[in-house]
Amino acid sequence: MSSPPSTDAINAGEPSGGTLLAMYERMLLIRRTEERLGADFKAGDLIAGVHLYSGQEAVAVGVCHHLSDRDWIASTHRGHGHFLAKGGDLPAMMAEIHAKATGVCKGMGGTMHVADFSRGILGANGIVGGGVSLICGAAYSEHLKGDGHVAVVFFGDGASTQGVVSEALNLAALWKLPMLFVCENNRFSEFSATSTVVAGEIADRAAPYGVPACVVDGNDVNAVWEAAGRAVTRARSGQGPTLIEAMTYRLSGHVEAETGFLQGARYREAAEVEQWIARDPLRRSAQVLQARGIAVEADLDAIEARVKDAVEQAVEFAKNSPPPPDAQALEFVYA
Ligand SMILES: Cc1ncc(C[n+]2csc(CCOP(=O)(O)OP(=O)(O)O)c2C)c(N)n1
Repeated sequence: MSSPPSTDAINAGEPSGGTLLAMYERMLLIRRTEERLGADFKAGDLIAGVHLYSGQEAVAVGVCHHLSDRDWIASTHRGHGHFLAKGGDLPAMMAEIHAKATGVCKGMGGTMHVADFSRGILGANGIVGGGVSLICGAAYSEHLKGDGHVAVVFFGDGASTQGVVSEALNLAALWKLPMLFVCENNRFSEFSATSTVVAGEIADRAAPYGVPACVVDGNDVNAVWEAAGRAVTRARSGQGPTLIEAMTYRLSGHVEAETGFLQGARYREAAEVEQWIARDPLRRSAQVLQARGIAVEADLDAIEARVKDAVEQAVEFAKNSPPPPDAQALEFVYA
Protein backbone atom coordinates (compact mmCIF):
# COMPACT_ATOMS: atom_id res chain seq x y z
CA MET A 1 0.00 0.00 0.00
CA SER A 2 2.67 2.45 -1.00
CA SER A 3 1.51 6.04 -1.60
CA PRO A 4 2.27 7.20 -5.12
CA PRO A 5 3.14 10.87 -5.57
CA SER A 6 -0.06 12.75 -6.24
CA THR A 7 0.06 14.50 -9.60
CA ASP A 8 -2.60 17.05 -8.72
CA ALA A 9 -0.48 17.96 -5.73
CA ILE A 10 2.03 19.60 -8.02
CA ASN A 11 -0.72 21.74 -9.52
CA ALA A 12 -1.87 22.74 -6.02
CA GLY A 13 -5.39 24.15 -5.81
CA GLU A 14 -8.07 21.62 -4.96
CA PRO A 15 -7.31 17.92 -4.55
CA SER A 16 -9.09 15.72 -7.09
CA GLY A 17 -11.93 13.40 -6.09
CA GLY A 18 -9.61 10.43 -6.36
CA THR A 19 -7.09 12.07 -4.04
CA LEU A 20 -9.80 12.92 -1.52
CA LEU A 21 -11.09 9.35 -1.52
CA ALA A 22 -7.61 7.87 -1.20
CA MET A 23 -6.81 10.20 1.70
CA TYR A 24 -10.07 9.31 3.43
CA GLU A 25 -9.34 5.59 3.17
CA ARG A 26 -5.81 6.03 4.49
CA MET A 27 -7.06 8.08 7.44
CA LEU A 28 -9.66 5.43 8.20
CA LEU A 29 -7.02 2.70 8.03
CA ILE A 30 -4.98 4.57 10.63
CA ARG A 31 -7.99 5.16 12.88
CA ARG A 32 -9.20 1.57 12.82
CA THR A 33 -5.65 0.29 13.34
CA GLU A 34 -5.20 2.52 16.37
CA GLU A 35 -8.59 1.56 17.80
CA ARG A 36 -7.69 -2.10 17.46
CA LEU A 37 -4.31 -1.54 19.10
CA GLY A 38 -5.98 0.29 21.97
CA ALA A 39 -8.41 -2.58 22.48
CA ASP A 40 -5.67 -5.20 22.20
CA PHE A 41 -3.52 -3.35 24.72
CA LYS A 42 -6.40 -3.26 27.20
CA ALA A 43 -6.98 -6.98 26.60
CA GLY A 44 -3.34 -7.61 27.57
CA ASP A 45 -2.32 -8.73 24.07
CA LEU A 46 0.52 -6.23 23.59
CA ILE A 47 3.86 -6.22 25.35
CA ALA A 48 4.13 -2.43 25.65
CA GLY A 49 1.96 0.66 25.91
CA VAL A 50 1.15 2.33 22.62
CA HIS A 51 0.89 6.06 21.84
CA LEU A 52 -2.12 6.31 19.55
CA TYR A 53 -2.51 8.80 16.70
CA SER A 54 -6.32 8.88 16.64
CA GLY A 55 -7.58 12.38 15.88
CA GLN A 56 -4.41 13.51 14.10
CA GLU A 57 -4.74 11.41 10.93
CA ALA A 58 -5.30 14.36 8.59
CA VAL A 59 -1.82 15.69 9.30
CA ALA A 60 0.16 12.59 8.34
CA VAL A 61 -2.10 11.76 5.41
CA GLY A 62 -2.37 15.30 4.00
CA VAL A 63 1.42 15.62 4.02
CA CYS A 64 2.44 12.11 2.98
CA HIS A 65 0.06 12.05 0.04
CA HIS A 66 2.61 14.30 -1.70
CA LEU A 67 5.50 11.94 -1.07
CA SER A 68 6.89 8.89 -2.84
CA ASP A 69 9.01 6.05 -1.47
CA ARG A 70 12.07 8.10 -2.46
CA ASP A 71 11.14 10.91 -0.07
CA TRP A 72 11.91 10.60 3.63
CA ILE A 73 9.96 11.03 6.83
CA ALA A 74 11.05 10.96 10.45
CA SER A 75 8.41 10.44 13.06
CA THR A 76 7.69 10.60 16.77
CA HIS A 77 6.76 8.21 19.58
CA ARG A 78 3.20 8.53 18.15
CA GLY A 79 4.37 7.04 14.88
CA HIS A 80 1.94 4.39 13.58
CA GLY A 81 -0.04 6.99 11.63
CA HIS A 82 3.03 8.40 9.90
CA PHE A 83 4.19 4.89 9.00
CA LEU A 84 0.86 3.98 7.39
CA ALA A 85 0.37 7.37 5.74
CA LYS A 86 3.77 6.99 4.05
CA GLY A 87 2.76 3.63 2.62
CA GLY A 88 4.24 1.33 5.26
CA ASP A 89 2.96 -2.24 5.30
CA LEU A 90 0.22 -2.74 7.89
CA PRO A 91 0.78 -6.47 8.66
CA ALA A 92 4.53 -5.85 9.05
CA MET A 93 3.85 -2.92 11.39
CA MET A 94 1.31 -4.91 13.39
CA ALA A 95 3.75 -7.82 13.75
CA GLU A 96 6.44 -5.37 14.88
CA ILE A 97 4.16 -3.94 17.56
CA HIS A 98 3.46 -7.52 18.68
CA ALA A 99 7.27 -8.11 18.79
CA LYS A 100 7.18 -10.88 16.20
CA ALA A 101 9.89 -12.12 13.86
CA THR A 102 7.79 -11.07 10.85
CA GLY A 103 7.74 -7.46 12.05
CA VAL A 104 9.09 -4.71 9.85
CA CYS A 105 12.14 -4.52 12.15
CA LYS A 106 12.17 -8.28 12.85
CA GLY A 107 10.41 -7.72 16.16
CA MET A 108 13.43 -5.93 17.62
CA GLY A 109 12.03 -2.40 17.65
CA GLY A 110 8.40 -2.43 18.66
CA THR A 111 5.83 0.34 18.60
CA MET A 112 8.27 3.22 19.02
CA HIS A 113 10.67 2.10 16.28
CA VAL A 114 8.51 1.13 13.33
CA ALA A 115 10.76 1.94 10.36
CA ASP A 116 11.10 0.91 6.72
CA PHE A 117 13.93 2.54 4.82
CA SER A 118 12.72 1.02 1.54
CA ARG A 119 9.64 3.22 1.86
CA GLY A 120 11.54 6.28 3.05
CA ILE A 121 10.40 5.80 6.64
CA LEU A 122 13.28 6.56 9.00
CA GLY A 123 11.16 5.47 11.90
CA ALA A 124 9.20 6.31 14.96
CA ASN A 125 11.37 7.60 17.78
CA GLY A 126 11.22 7.47 21.55
CA ILE A 127 13.41 10.55 21.89
CA VAL A 128 11.23 13.65 21.80
CA GLY A 129 12.70 15.82 19.03
CA GLY A 130 15.01 13.02 17.90
CA GLY A 131 13.56 12.88 14.41
CA VAL A 132 14.39 16.52 13.79
CA SER A 133 18.14 16.00 13.65
CA LEU A 134 17.79 12.67 11.80
CA ILE A 135 15.79 14.24 9.02
CA CYS A 136 18.37 17.00 8.57
CA GLY A 137 20.81 14.28 7.56
CA ALA A 138 18.34 12.83 5.06
CA ALA A 139 17.57 16.29 3.69
CA TYR A 140 21.28 17.10 3.35
CA SER A 141 21.84 13.84 1.51
CA GLU A 142 19.00 14.62 -0.91
CA HIS A 143 20.33 18.16 -1.30
CA LEU A 144 23.71 16.76 -2.39
CA LYS A 145 22.07 14.29 -4.79
CA GLY A 146 19.82 16.98 -6.22
CA ASP A 147 17.17 14.59 -7.52
CA GLY A 148 14.28 16.64 -6.13
CA HIS A 149 13.44 14.36 -3.21
CA VAL A 150 12.38 15.86 0.08
CA ALA A 151 12.58 15.03 3.78
CA VAL A 152 9.79 15.68 6.27
CA VAL A 153 9.93 15.64 10.03
CA PHE A 154 6.82 15.34 12.16
CA PHE A 155 7.20 16.56 15.73
CA GLY A 156 4.90 17.60 18.57
CA ASP A 157 4.28 20.93 20.25
CA GLY A 158 6.25 19.59 23.21
CA ALA A 159 9.18 18.75 20.94
CA SER A 160 9.11 22.28 19.52
CA THR A 161 10.75 23.45 22.75
CA GLN A 162 13.80 21.24 22.19
CA GLY A 163 16.96 23.10 21.17
CA VAL A 164 17.45 20.79 18.22
CA VAL A 165 14.50 22.42 16.44
CA SER A 166 16.32 25.77 16.40
CA GLU A 167 19.53 24.11 15.26
CA ALA A 168 17.73 22.29 12.47
CA LEU A 169 15.89 25.42 11.33
CA ASN A 170 19.21 27.23 11.16
CA LEU A 171 20.93 24.50 9.16
CA ALA A 172 17.99 23.89 6.84
CA ALA A 173 17.65 27.60 6.08
CA LEU A 174 21.38 28.18 5.64
CA TRP A 175 21.84 25.27 3.24
CA LYS A 176 18.36 25.54 1.67
CA LEU A 177 17.66 21.92 2.52
CA PRO A 178 14.64 20.27 0.83
CA MET A 179 12.80 19.90 4.10
CA LEU A 180 9.44 20.27 5.80
CA PHE A 181 9.08 20.83 9.53
CA VAL A 182 5.59 19.64 10.41
CA CYS A 183 4.64 20.46 13.99
CA GLU A 184 1.54 18.63 15.17
CA ASN A 185 0.16 20.89 17.84
CA ASN A 186 -2.24 18.54 19.62
CA ARG A 187 -2.46 20.92 22.60
CA PHE A 188 -0.72 18.62 25.07
CA SER A 189 2.75 17.45 25.93
CA GLU A 190 2.06 14.28 27.89
CA PHE A 191 -0.26 15.57 30.61
CA SER A 192 0.63 19.28 30.37
CA ALA A 193 -1.34 21.76 28.31
CA THR A 194 0.81 23.32 25.58
CA SER A 195 0.07 26.79 26.99
CA THR A 196 1.88 25.80 30.20
CA VAL A 197 5.09 24.61 28.52
CA VAL A 198 5.46 26.51 25.23
CA ALA A 199 6.16 30.26 25.12
CA GLY A 200 4.85 32.25 22.18
CA GLU A 201 3.63 30.81 18.90
CA ILE A 202 5.39 27.78 17.44
CA ALA A 203 4.97 28.98 13.84
CA ASP A 204 6.76 32.24 14.75
CA ARG A 205 9.96 30.31 15.43
CA ALA A 206 10.68 30.03 11.71
CA ALA A 207 10.84 33.77 10.96
CA PRO A 208 14.26 34.54 12.53
CA TYR A 209 15.77 32.01 10.13
CA GLY A 210 13.91 33.37 7.11
CA VAL A 211 11.92 30.15 6.86
CA PRO A 212 8.31 30.57 5.70
CA ALA A 213 5.69 29.19 8.06
CA CYS A 214 1.96 28.68 8.13
CA VAL A 215 -0.65 27.53 10.61
CA VAL A 216 -3.25 25.10 9.27
CA ASP A 217 -6.33 23.35 10.55
CA GLY A 218 -4.77 19.96 11.17
CA ASN A 219 -8.17 18.29 11.32
CA ASP A 220 -8.94 19.30 7.73
CA VAL A 221 -7.09 16.98 5.38
CA ASN A 222 -7.67 19.29 2.41
CA ALA A 223 -6.11 22.23 4.21
CA VAL A 224 -3.11 20.14 5.22
CA TRP A 225 -2.80 18.75 1.69
CA GLU A 226 -2.80 22.26 0.19
CA ALA A 227 -0.25 23.67 2.64
CA ALA A 228 1.99 20.63 2.29
CA GLY A 229 1.71 20.78 -1.51
CA ARG A 230 3.10 24.32 -1.53
CA ALA A 231 5.89 23.39 0.88
CA VAL A 232 6.86 20.22 -1.00
CA THR A 233 6.93 22.06 -4.34
CA ARG A 234 9.13 24.72 -2.77
CA ALA A 235 11.50 22.12 -1.31
CA ARG A 236 11.68 20.05 -4.52
CA SER A 237 12.61 23.15 -6.52
CA GLY A 238 15.55 23.99 -4.27
CA GLN A 239 14.00 26.92 -2.43
CA GLY A 240 14.47 25.41 1.01
CA PRO A 241 12.44 24.46 4.06
CA THR A 242 8.98 25.40 5.31
CA LEU A 243 7.47 25.08 8.77
CA ILE A 244 3.84 23.96 8.99
CA GLU A 245 2.08 24.10 12.35
CA ALA A 246 -0.99 21.88 12.18
CA MET A 247 -3.55 22.52 14.92
CA THR A 248 -5.07 19.23 16.00
CA TYR A 249 -6.04 17.12 19.01
CA ARG A 250 -5.33 13.60 20.15
CA LEU A 251 -8.52 11.76 20.92
CA SER A 252 -6.84 9.10 23.07
CA GLY A 253 -4.74 9.39 26.18
CA HIS A 254 -1.03 10.20 25.87
CA VAL A 255 -0.29 6.48 26.02
CA GLU A 256 -2.68 3.58 26.35
CA ALA A 257 -1.04 2.54 29.61
CA GLU A 258 -2.09 5.80 31.25
CA THR A 259 -4.88 5.90 33.80
CA GLY A 260 -5.25 9.67 34.10
CA PHE A 261 -7.22 10.27 30.92
CA LEU A 262 -10.57 11.76 31.96
CA GLN A 263 -10.43 10.00 35.31
CA GLY A 264 -8.32 10.11 38.46
CA ALA A 265 -5.72 12.83 37.90
CA ARG A 266 -7.80 14.41 35.15
CA TYR A 267 -5.90 16.78 32.92
CA ARG A 268 -8.51 17.72 30.36
CA GLU A 269 -12.19 18.43 30.46
CA ALA A 270 -14.82 16.19 28.87
CA ALA A 271 -16.39 19.26 27.20
CA GLU A 272 -13.10 20.04 25.46
CA VAL A 273 -12.79 16.49 24.20
CA GLU A 274 -16.39 16.64 22.95
CA GLN A 275 -15.63 19.83 21.01
CA TRP A 276 -12.79 18.10 19.22
CA ILE A 277 -14.78 14.95 18.56
CA ALA A 278 -17.18 17.25 16.70
CA ARG A 279 -14.22 18.30 14.55
CA ASP A 280 -13.08 14.75 13.88
CA PRO A 281 -11.02 14.76 10.65
CA LEU A 282 -12.65 11.56 9.43
CA ARG A 283 -16.17 12.81 9.84
CA ARG A 284 -15.28 16.09 8.14
CA SER A 285 -13.62 14.31 5.26
CA ALA A 286 -16.66 12.03 4.81
CA GLN A 287 -18.92 15.08 4.77
CA VAL A 288 -16.81 16.73 2.04
CA LEU A 289 -16.85 13.54 -0.03
CA GLN A 290 -20.62 13.34 0.17
CA ALA A 291 -21.29 17.07 -0.28
CA ARG A 292 -19.17 17.13 -3.44
CA GLY A 293 -20.83 14.02 -4.82
CA ILE A 294 -17.55 12.10 -4.81
CA ALA A 295 -18.94 9.30 -2.64
CA VAL A 296 -22.32 8.13 -1.40
CA GLU A 297 -22.92 6.25 1.81
CA ALA A 298 -22.54 2.88 0.11
CA ASP A 299 -19.04 3.88 -1.11
CA LEU A 300 -18.03 4.85 2.42
CA ASP A 301 -19.45 1.58 3.73
CA ALA A 302 -17.36 -0.32 1.18
CA ILE A 303 -14.23 1.53 2.31
CA GLU A 304 -15.07 0.77 5.93
CA ALA A 305 -15.45 -2.94 5.13
CA ARG A 306 -12.15 -3.00 3.21
CA VAL A 307 -10.31 -1.28 6.04
CA LYS A 308 -11.86 -3.53 8.69
CA ASP A 309 -10.74 -6.55 6.72
CA ALA A 310 -7.19 -5.20 6.32
CA VAL A 311 -6.87 -4.56 10.06
CA GLU A 312 -8.29 -7.96 10.94
CA GLN A 313 -5.89 -9.71 8.59
CA ALA A 314 -2.94 -7.75 9.97
CA VAL A 315 -3.81 -8.70 13.54
CA GLU A 316 -4.20 -12.37 12.57
CA PHE A 317 -0.85 -12.28 10.79
CA ALA A 318 0.82 -10.70 13.83
CA LYS A 319 -0.72 -13.04 16.38
CA ASN A 320 0.09 -16.15 14.33
CA SER A 321 3.70 -15.14 13.70
CA PRO A 322 6.55 -16.58 15.80
CA PRO A 323 8.61 -14.44 18.20
CA PRO A 324 12.18 -13.67 17.14
CA PRO A 325 14.60 -16.53 17.90
CA ASP A 326 16.73 -16.12 21.04
CA ALA A 327 19.87 -16.14 18.90
CA GLN A 328 18.72 -12.87 17.32
CA ALA A 329 19.02 -10.98 20.62
CA LEU A 330 22.56 -9.79 19.90
CA GLU A 331 22.12 -9.31 16.17
CA PHE A 332 21.52 -5.81 14.74
CA VAL A 333 23.06 -4.32 17.87
CA TYR A 334 26.49 -3.46 16.49
CA ALA A 335 27.29 -2.43 12.92
C1 LIG B 1 14.16 13.85 25.11
C2 LIG B 1 12.93 13.35 25.81
N1 LIG B 1 12.43 14.04 26.85
C3 LIG B 1 11.30 13.63 27.48
C4 LIG B 1 10.69 12.46 27.06
C5 LIG B 1 9.39 12.00 27.77
N2 LIG B 1 8.24 12.29 26.89
C6 LIG B 1 7.71 11.33 26.12
S1 LIG B 1 6.45 11.91 25.18
C7 LIG B 1 6.60 13.45 25.83
C8 LIG B 1 5.69 14.56 25.41
C9 LIG B 1 5.86 14.93 23.99
O1 LIG B 1 4.90 15.90 23.64
P1 LIG B 1 4.73 16.33 22.16
O2 LIG B 1 6.05 16.56 21.52
O3 LIG B 1 3.78 17.47 22.15
O4 LIG B 1 4.09 15.05 21.45
P2 LIG B 1 2.68 14.36 21.72
O5 LIG B 1 2.88 13.32 22.78
O6 LIG B 1 1.72 15.41 22.11
O7 LIG B 1 2.33 13.72 20.42
C10 LIG B 1 7.63 13.50 26.76
C11 LIG B 1 8.02 14.72 27.50
C12 LIG B 1 11.25 11.76 25.99
N3 LIG B 1 10.70 10.63 25.53
N4 LIG B 1 12.36 12.23 25.37
